[in-house]
Amino acid sequence: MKITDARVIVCSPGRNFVTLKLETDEGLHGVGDATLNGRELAVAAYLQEHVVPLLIGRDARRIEDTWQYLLKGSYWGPGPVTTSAIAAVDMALWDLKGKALGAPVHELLGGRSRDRVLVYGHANGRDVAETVAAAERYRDLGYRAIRLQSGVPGLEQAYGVGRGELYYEPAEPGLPPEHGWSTEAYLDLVPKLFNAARNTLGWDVHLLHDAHHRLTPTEAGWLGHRLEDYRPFWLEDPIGDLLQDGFVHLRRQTRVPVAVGEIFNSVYQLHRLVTEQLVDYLRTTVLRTGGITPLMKIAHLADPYQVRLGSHGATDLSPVTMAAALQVDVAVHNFGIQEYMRHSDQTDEVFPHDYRFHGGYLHPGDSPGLGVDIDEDLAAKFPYERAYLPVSRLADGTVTWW
Ligand code: EZ4
Ligand code: CO
Repeated sequence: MKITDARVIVCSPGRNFVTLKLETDEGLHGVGDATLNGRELAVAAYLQEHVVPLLIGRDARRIEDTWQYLLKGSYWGPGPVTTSAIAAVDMALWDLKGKALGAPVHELLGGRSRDRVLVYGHANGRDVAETVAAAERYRDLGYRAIRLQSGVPGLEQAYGVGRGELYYEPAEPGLPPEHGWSTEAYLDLVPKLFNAARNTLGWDVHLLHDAHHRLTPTEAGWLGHRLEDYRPFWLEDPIGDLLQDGFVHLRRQTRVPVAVGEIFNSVYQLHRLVTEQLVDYLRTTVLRTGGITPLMKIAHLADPYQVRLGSHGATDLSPVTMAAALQVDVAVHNFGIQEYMRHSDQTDEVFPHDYRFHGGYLHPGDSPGLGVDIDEDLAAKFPYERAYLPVSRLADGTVTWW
């Protein structure tokens, strides 16, 4: 099976997505997601200018070889642009492999370890009361796990507080908006949020929270300690996740379960966190880390250390990534939870997919390959629109993590 054509499709059905579509001499096609929020065109150019010429004429059956060829062959090693591009190729090759063999990809990864995939949704609001009310709506929709993010008193905007019910989209068209940030106001708020949520929702639902890299290990230890008694499922990105030493410090101060790694793009950024059991869940996705091929290796490394997958699944990862992630989630033994932010109806129309939400779980479906496609004609009606993630500043004007 030879690759005969490779198209890079950039579209914006509500937000920007970069998609790779491979065609073969056997008449089959495969799709992969290469979206890097706020830096989309860098990956599109990397694919178009530097990867597509290497794909035409290649044997589409050789997934591992192609992955190694693209990573080692680039010489410069992994980085967010490179691995997002390679991930799209890898996903498309797994899609093709499944279609060629008439099997859903999870059958090729060892078959199902579970019947369905536990997901968490995003409840948010301008204050504690609104956030808890949103969480109640998620619970009524059947969610068994809910992430809580609330507006912070004194700050006009806060990470995780979105536009619209059941939909959160942080990127803004145009140049980056600037948000204010106060660690003190935030640390005062979050324990109150968890207290109110447990009082209203009870204990029969998992609660999660994302600190989005903004705390020092000492601050995160203080927060984690205060959240312990509310039995959070996890505290995500309590500190900058690139500094592995920080997690040693954090572990000494709190027993709160820790999730990290949505920005990781290789096993080298997480191996110590896993082998020293410094974290509990890996957010590393099929897209950011370079595809299904490397994510399976990461999952297998983590399994004996009792570290589980808790994959990133924000709206900036297209339905192609969600479909691919679910193939891994249902197959690997050490799966924990999958983030699930619903895409807009427009996005779902451009990317028809098999997976379905029901009763708090996602069900990946059983069609051959990944179970997702792109409607290229419809995609062409939604051209790219420049958009950036926000930038944050402290009260004195210092830039900080958003
Ligand atoms: O901010 O994917 O846990 N989820 C997250 C996301 C990220 C976005 C950035 O593009 O942290 O909402
Ligand atoms: Co996050």
